[in-house]
Amino acid sequence: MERILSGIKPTGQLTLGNYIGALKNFSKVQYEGETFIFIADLHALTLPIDPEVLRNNSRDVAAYYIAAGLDPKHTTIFLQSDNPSHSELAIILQNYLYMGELSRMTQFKDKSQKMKEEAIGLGLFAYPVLMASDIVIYDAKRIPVGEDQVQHVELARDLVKRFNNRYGDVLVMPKAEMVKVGARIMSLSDPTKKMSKSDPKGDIYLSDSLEVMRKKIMSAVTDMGREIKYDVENKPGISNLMTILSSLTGKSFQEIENEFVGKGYGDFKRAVADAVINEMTPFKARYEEVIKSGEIDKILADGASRARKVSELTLKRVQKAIGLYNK
Ligand code: ATP
Ligand code: LTN
Repeated sequence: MERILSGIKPTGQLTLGNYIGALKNFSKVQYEGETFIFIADLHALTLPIDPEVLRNNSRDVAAYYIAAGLDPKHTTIFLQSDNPSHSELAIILQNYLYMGELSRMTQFKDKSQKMKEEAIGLGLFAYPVLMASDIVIYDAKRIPVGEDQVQHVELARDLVKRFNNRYGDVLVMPKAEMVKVGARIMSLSDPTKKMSKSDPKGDIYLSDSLEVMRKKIMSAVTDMGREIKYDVENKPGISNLMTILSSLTGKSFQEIENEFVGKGYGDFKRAVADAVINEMTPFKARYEEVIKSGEIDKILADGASRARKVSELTLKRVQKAIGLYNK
C-alpha cells in the first residue's frame, strides 16, 4: 500500500480554498493507500501567533478533518508536534538543502517580502526542510496539496535525489498531486490573488455562517461584460466562481457555460452560493458534532502513537545510513 500524506497549518480560520484544494480531497483519496494527515502546528510558529489561538486553531483543524470525512480508523490523524521524529529528521536534512534554493521559494519570498531582514525568523526560511522531513519520515509517495505547495514538494524531491545519490536507496521519492479543478481558488475581492487564510479580504471562512457565505459570494468581484465564460485572462472573477461551482457540483466548465447562456451574473452567483451552501450545511453540522463529542483528544493521541511507530523506523534507517554512531 502506498503511503499518502498531507497537512494543514493551523495559522487561522480555514477557507473555502483550503476545503476545495485540500480537505475535501484528503477524504476522497484516503482509502487509496495508508494515509497520514496531520496538523502542521510547528509550521504555524514560522510567523508570530498567540499561544491560545494556536491551541484553538489546532483543535479546529482536527475537527474539520473529521467533519470533511477523514476516517480516524483508517487514516492516521495527529499533531506534527506530537511526533518528535519530524524535528529530529529536519536537523539532519537541513544539511542537504541549500540557502540558494530555499531563498527562491515563492512562499518564503511572499511572506518575508514586507519584513526587515532582522525580523525574518530562521524557521520561516527553513520551512521546506521541516516539510520535507514531514514527508520522507513516513516514506510517503503521494502528497495531495493545493497548487501553492507544489514547489515545496518539488524541493523535497530534489532533496531525496541528492540524499539517495550519496547514501543509496534510503529515502522514498514523493510526488505532489493536485485536484483537477480547484487547486488554486482565488480571492473573491481580488481574483488575481490566492484565497488565503492570512488575508481576510475576499475569503470565505468555513466558520462563516451560511448567510455570510451567501452574501460574500453575491458581492464577489466580477468582470466586464455579462457572459458566463471560463476565461482566466479576461474574466478572472467569473472563472474563479466557475471553478468553485465546478469543483462542488462536478459539472464541467462547458456544462456551466451552456446552462447560463442568456442569463446574467446575478443568476450565476445565486447558483454558486446555492452549491456552496449545499456542501457546507452538512459539513458545518458535522463539525459542530465533532467539537461536542469530545473525541478529538483521543483521536489525536491514537494518531500520534501510530505515527511514531512508523517514523521511528525511517529515522533509524537514515541515522544508520549517514553514520551516526551505534544507531
Ligand atoms: P496561509 O495564508 O496561512 O499561508 P493558506 O490558506 O495558504 O495559509 P495552508 O495551510 O498553507 O493555507 O494550506 C493548506 C492546504 O490548502 C495546502 O495544501 C494548500 O495548498 C491548500 N490551499 C491553500 N489555499 C488554497 C486555495 N486558495 N485554493 C486551493 N488550495 C489551497
Ligand atoms: N506547508 C503546508 C503544510 C504542510 C505539508 C507538509 C503539506 C506541512 N508539512 C507535508 C504536505 C506535506 C501548507 O499547507 N502550508
